[in-house]
Amino acid sequence: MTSASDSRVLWGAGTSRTVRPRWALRELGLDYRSEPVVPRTESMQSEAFRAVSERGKVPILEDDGFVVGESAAIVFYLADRYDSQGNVLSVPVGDFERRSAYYDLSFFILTELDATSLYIVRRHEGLPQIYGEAPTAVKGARQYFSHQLGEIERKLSDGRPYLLGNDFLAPDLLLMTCLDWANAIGIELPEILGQYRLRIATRPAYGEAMGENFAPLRELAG
Ligand SMILES: N[C@@H](CCC(=O)N[C@@H](CS)C(=O)NCC(=O)O)C(=O)O
Repeated sequence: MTSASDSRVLWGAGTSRTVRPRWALRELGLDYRSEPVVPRTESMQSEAFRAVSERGKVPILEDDGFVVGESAAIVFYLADRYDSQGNVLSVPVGDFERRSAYYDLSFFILTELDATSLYIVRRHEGLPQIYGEAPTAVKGARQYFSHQLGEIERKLSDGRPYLLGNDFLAPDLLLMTCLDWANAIGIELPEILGQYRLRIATRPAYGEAMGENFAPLRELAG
């Protein structure tokens, strides 16, 4: 779905967070131009990127003349704007009960699974040269992640295919990126989540987004 379009540009590649908006764009069938800025490479220092991202963080999206950062905020923005009927990734704003569950699970995933678990492991196990070694924090974060997954297991234990029922929605997209991330760092996932991953991995938009997202890393590895 990548095009020469200048009105919608996605900056960032090579991480679990940069998969999220790329995958959402593809689920929604939206054209975009990909700028594969990879963390901790020269591409992050380019003037063009710094002009868009004062934070110096990826992913970041330019759309329709403005800029949105934070991977999940980009997913929510795209879902709200381009799926206002709630057919693809979103839940209609007026459906308060489902919408509250949508946010509840999304923020649970972003805070309990991503920020306070996986990212701790990433910083202190994956990047100790920048953030320092902290083996106790890493061990605790790994255990905390597995414990918090219990909440997700409980949700899926009634046999529903996706977090909110029969439809794949933005919280599923966010969860899948965390499960892939956990799997990549050797965290064992419960059976029910292994099946959930296999189900979601068949989505064409997922395969395309993953391919595009991680291609720059393969090129760098060379
Ligand atoms: N919570 C943010 C995290 C953004 C973030 O930390 N991105 C990393 C890559 S995953 C980054 O840009 N790192 C470069 C740096 O911090 O210098 C999100 O989900 O978008």
